[in-house]
Amino acid sequence: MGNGRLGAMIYGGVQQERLQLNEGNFWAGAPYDPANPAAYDLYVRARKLILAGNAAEAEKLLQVDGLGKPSGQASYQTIGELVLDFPGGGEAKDYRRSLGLDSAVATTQYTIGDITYTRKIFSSAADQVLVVRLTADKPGRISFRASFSTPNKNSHSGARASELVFTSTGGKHADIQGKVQQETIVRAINDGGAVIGSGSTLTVTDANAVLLLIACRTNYINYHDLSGDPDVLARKDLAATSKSFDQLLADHLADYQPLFSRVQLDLGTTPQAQRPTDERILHFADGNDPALAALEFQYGRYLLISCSRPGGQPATLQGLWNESMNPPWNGKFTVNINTEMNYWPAEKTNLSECTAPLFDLIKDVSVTGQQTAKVMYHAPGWVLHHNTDAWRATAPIDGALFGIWPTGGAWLLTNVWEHYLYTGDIETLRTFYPIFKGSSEFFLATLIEEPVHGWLVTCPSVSPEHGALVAGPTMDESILRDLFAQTAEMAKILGVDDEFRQKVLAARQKLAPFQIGKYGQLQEWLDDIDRETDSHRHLSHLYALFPSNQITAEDPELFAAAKKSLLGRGDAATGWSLAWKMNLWARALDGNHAYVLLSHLLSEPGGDAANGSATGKLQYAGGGTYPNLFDAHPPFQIDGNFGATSGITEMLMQSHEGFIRLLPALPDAWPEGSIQGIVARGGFVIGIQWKDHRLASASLQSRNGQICRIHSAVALQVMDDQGHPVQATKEGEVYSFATAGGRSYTVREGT
Ligand code: FUC
Repeated sequence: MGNGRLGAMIYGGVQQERLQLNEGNFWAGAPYDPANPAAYDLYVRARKLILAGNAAEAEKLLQVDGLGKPSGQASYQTIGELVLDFPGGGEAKDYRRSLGLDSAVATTQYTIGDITYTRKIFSSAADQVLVVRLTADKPGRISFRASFSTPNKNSHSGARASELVFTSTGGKHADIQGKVQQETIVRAINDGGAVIGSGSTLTVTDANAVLLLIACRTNYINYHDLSGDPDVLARKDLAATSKSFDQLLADHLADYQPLFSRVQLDLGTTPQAQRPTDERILHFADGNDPALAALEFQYGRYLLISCSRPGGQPATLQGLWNESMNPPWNGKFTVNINTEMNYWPAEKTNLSECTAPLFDLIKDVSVTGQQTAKVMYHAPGWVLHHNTDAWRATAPIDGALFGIWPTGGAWLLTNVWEHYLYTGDIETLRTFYPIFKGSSEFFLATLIEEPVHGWLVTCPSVSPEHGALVAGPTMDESILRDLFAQTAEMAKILGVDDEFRQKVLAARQKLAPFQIGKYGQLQEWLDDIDRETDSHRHLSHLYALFPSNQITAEDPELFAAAKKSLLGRGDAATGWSLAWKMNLWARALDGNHAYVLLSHLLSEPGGDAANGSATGKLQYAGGGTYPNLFDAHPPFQIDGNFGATSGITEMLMQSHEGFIRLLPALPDAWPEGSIQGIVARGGFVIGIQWKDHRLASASLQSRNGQICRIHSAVALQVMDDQGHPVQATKEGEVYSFATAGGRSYTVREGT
């Protein structure tokens, strides 16, 4: 459960219930600036070494002193667990636990003897509390003891009257003492029976029903301000105690459902759908459970709403849900793929609001990143490397081959541009233009001309986590092609900075072009050194095919080269890598291959859950899906969930080429179905119905009155919402028609 800030994993035991609690701002450490002045000279030397073909020497040089200080970032930490112990015993029967995606309410129900017990739990964004209600179908049967358990040594709990209060302080990060403080208050409101708080336990006896309200706040205001008062804030949240459970639930639903219900997907239902989710995952590959794919799609939307709401932190590597003080890869924001993937479904599945925390983070790192740019590169503007944390650290970390990658911030910015394409929101452009400009300025100052062709390249850099330190990996050059184009276009739209605009466009012309290598592959690097088959999980050079739109079917040669590279990566991978491949195969217009990746994703994880560290020593086993539908890197990493939701959308609709493709990568496995409410660039809310693998009809609601363009190999007929035919002009296989804002249109095959 989650309201974007306050999260809980519900274990649903009979003798013991555990609520594993998280608060998005509870991190190790305290504000710090990792910019390391020793790096500058080393970068200058490393550049020369790399261009002279001595990458190994450059790596040695940068391995320690080329990084920030400290050379690792802070961990996102668990609050701990609220444990409810139920006395007595007896065998439970008819046990059932469920999560309503359309309500964001978790229910656990079972019967002992002749009494049926029910627990309902949700995290309310409306009231900023976690709500737990325990009931039984006979009076006076609810008894339990509530207490806290946490791996955090710096913590304290005490109970008094009907309240249990738990305080703790975040752990150390490197030498930096933890300064984030949190306070969790559990208030029990009983109907009948008694509640006694004493020592560190709250004891409930013989109640008819109990409502637990859990408030949790920290002193974290933002990355440089820890002046919040957790006690005052948590007590303010407990104003919710004046509401009844029914009212709390109604307010929660009124907040959640308008977001979730915007999109419906129906891929057909078979008897498999009656089975428990864990069994369905084991059998998805049998091919007779299309509804599980639809469930996976909606689960990703549910997760995004639950872990990314305005005012909170963006989705971490585990969304909001982390049980550890030292989670895999610190549970932070890894921006060489993972954080971006978390937001792939946001705009296209009609959850644009959920991007707000990411956009706030981008604003933050555009400030902290100035220090890194200045101190480590002697450059203007700002830079973010491959990770950041709650303190918005921007320096390279972990090791040269991981951290020395300067285009993380620029990649994040493309999300803002995409937001504009989907929404037409000019205000966001205005706010972010200086940040795009700052990023562009950094690169204008730090790109160098490589000696062979005079191309402008990043150096030192890496193709994320793959291979040696290099100049101008394809991914960097592609990201910068986007950054420069978007910056220039924004300047034009806003009517500012014409001179700067010309400068960026000129630099863009000099970036290294795509190159096709000896196997017909899209080269990952400037030199033709790719292996023909290479199962490395990162697909960085294919950024141009997805999420970017620089390689499309319009350019058959590059399109074929990208597919060749994608084939070379194979179909086995970690969770997020499977999801990326799924999106890529959808963009390659191969629905059956995308479906193969979805089948891998919706299968039992292929290996032991490895414990993460960023040292590269992990054994990467095959990804998959855990019984609760969480994505397995392994271990649990949420990006694969979000990537899957995006991938299913890309199979059914694409809009990155300046026109819409309906059912561009429909797999044989889904002969009929419908989707409603997804969004195309240009601000069109789309519904599609198909039968016998063909479009039956599509509906388009125009939000902003833009011209609508649809690709179709067969003739299309367009009607407005009055049933009148709309004149469409045809150019090649693209049909265009004018739309009016707020109006709907229907599209069918036929003349
Ligand atoms: C990158 C990936 C790993 C993992 C980590 C969080 O370093 O290469 O697979 O996802 O981020």
